[in-house]
Amino acid sequence: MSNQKKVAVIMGSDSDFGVVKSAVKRLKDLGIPVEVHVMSAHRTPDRAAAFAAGAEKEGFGVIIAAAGKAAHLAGVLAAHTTLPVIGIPIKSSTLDGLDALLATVQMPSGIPVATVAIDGADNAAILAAQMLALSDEALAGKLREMKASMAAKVAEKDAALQAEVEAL
Ligand code: RP5
Repeated sequence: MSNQKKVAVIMGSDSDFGVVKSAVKRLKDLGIPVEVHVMSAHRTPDRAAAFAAGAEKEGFGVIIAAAGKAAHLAGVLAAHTTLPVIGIPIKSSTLDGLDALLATVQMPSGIPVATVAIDGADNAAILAAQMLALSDEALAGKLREMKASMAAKVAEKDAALQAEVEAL
């Protein structure tokens, strides 16, 4: 059996999946095994707690938790595990996600949640990959390639801009 750690992507509602799927896609593109579930801190609190408590034994290395409104999901999962938990505040209310951002990021001392931007699913996946890459050199190599390709794209855009400016 492979000892490659999995990432759990948990969302408070299936209505969050439109945002969350870019994290799932990024993890899959990096070759990281991923499990995706709907679980709510409010509607299924026992299931959420049990999942987090068993996650390390099940082979997970990082948990990503996405939720909107009064977003307690990431904090509740973090309360039941010592695995790193990354929170994605989802913009799903009249408060434009500010409610979820504060609920996710403002954890009391002792139970951290590494919180990304509102709807920042892609960064959540990259951060999870960086955590797993601490003990996975092949994955670290893929992340280096990804950064190099990002830098090359910016250089291309800069060159195109120079040509446009020159033509003015
Ligand atoms: C949160 O409430 C979910 O994470 C979602 O962002 C929001 C709305 O959920 P639904 O009413 O669409 O199921 O718990």
